[in-house]
Amino acid sequence: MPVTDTAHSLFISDLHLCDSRPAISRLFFDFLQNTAIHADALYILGDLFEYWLGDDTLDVPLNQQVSLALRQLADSGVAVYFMHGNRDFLIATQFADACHAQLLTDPSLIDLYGTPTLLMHGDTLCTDDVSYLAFRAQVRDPQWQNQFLAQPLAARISIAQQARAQSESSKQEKATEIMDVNTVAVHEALRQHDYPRLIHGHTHRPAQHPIDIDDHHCQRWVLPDWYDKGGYLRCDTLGCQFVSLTV
Ligand code: LP5
Ligand code: MN
Repeated sequence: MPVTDTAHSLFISDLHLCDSRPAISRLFFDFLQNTAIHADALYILGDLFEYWLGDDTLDVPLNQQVSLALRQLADSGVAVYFMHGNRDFLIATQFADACHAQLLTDPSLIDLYGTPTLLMHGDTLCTDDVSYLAFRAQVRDPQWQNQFLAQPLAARISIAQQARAQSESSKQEKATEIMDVNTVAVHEALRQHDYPRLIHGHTHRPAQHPIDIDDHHCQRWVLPDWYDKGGYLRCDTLGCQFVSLTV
């Protein structure tokens, strides 16, 4: 660790890694080797992958490269945490073990250098998106997942492609506000966890939102996606700040 660097943790989400955007994968590997290596911990808050069709795809080249790079980071002493997103909710212990990472439940409350901090992917805060939440309930059902994972990979690819196409056409008909967090849901999450700082992704609307609620002053930090460029949130004892990464 450089002598000037104070203890800090990094937060990323919504990288949507896939073969069709190799520059973003390279940016991610560079971030792991040159930036995350200096942190105490790296928290990946969902949608690391464009989609995940089961841990039996670990030997696909991109998946293998990612798990190896995360394992090297973890083995160098950086704690690596992974939370599911709506694209990679099928990641399970085989992937986590290959990365030497720990799976986090959504939500997870952590003590971040003395500040209680609530970590979420963010999709469950979008309570106005009723059709998405119905879809989510279906695909998070263990019985549905077992049936899906029992199918040959070609069948899973085809189902995922259909789901992506339906999701895209369904989003065309949704007002943009519906696909953002619901204020009441955010307040409820903050109340339930005794007014922590909140960090989440999913909406691809990076921002720092101050929230005054029940005589408490909270912060909601929304992580950026990694579509055209990358970015992360860096937090230490003094607070958090966004850092952009260009391709
Ligand atoms: O993903 P994104 O950011 O574009 O949109 C999300 C919500 N959509 C989803 C669906 C995923 O994109 C689908 C791909 C998942 C890959 C996992 C692979 C393994 C599982 C296969 C699953 C069948 O998460 C979108 C939200 C948006 O975020 C903003 O929050 O609005 O929600 C939707 O658009 C869902 C629709 O409203 C309703 C459901 C359509 C999908 C139906 C699936 C049918 C499967 C066909 C089977 C033969
Ligand atoms: Mn998401």
